[in-house]
Amino acid sequence: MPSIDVCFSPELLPLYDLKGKIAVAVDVLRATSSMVTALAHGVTHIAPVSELHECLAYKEQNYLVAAERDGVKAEGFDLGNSPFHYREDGVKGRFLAITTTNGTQAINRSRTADAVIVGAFLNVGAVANYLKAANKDVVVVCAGWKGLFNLEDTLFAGALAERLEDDFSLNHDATLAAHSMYQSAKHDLLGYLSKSSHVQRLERLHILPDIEFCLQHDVYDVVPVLEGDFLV
Ligand code: 3SL
Repeated sequence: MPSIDVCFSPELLPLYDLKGKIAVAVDVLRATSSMVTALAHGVTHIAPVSELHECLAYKEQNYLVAAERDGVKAEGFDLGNSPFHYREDGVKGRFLAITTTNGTQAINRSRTADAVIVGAFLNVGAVANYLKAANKDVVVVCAGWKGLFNLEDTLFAGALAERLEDDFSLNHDATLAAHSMYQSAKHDLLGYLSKSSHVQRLERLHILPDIEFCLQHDVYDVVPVLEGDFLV
């Protein structure tokens, strides 16, 4: 039986061997939620990039360019990191380059895995089905916040573990912790997260609707898969 493990921060990745495994990169608030939304609403390719200048350079190739730092849209970019930006008609058929504080780093630092996919509560069921079909060991790579643990990505790992518990072994301590945390939180995720540092940070930016949107489960059926430089 394959197993599901959880890496609580990209800083811990050197302790994990991703070879032969599928990495599920997650940044529930809000990068991977926005990416899932973008592909579901017709963006065709997403280049997740680490640096602002690197991302802006894609504008010359007629990409939409998006950037967030510390929760705020960076100057000079078309879009920020709100999932609502990616539900507009203007994104349909476009290539997107995006850089965010933590989410795009988690994706790029997972590249030693056999495959990298992107998860969020919005597509958790689709991700679970993809993993069941692939039948390989999985590591959920939580983006965290600037190298530190966060609650929301860990809760996603717990939700995914719940969906996989009949087909995957959950016997890693990190997975057991995430699963148990999700059992306590799942009936009121927003309430559970209300004291968390990132929810408080986003509330200060007055974007509660973004948080509520990102905590919805199974809104989209898409599974972004990293192929070369692009999530498709
Ligand atoms: O850190 C990230 O990658 C972002 O998702 C953070 S924020 O939700 O846009 O503040």
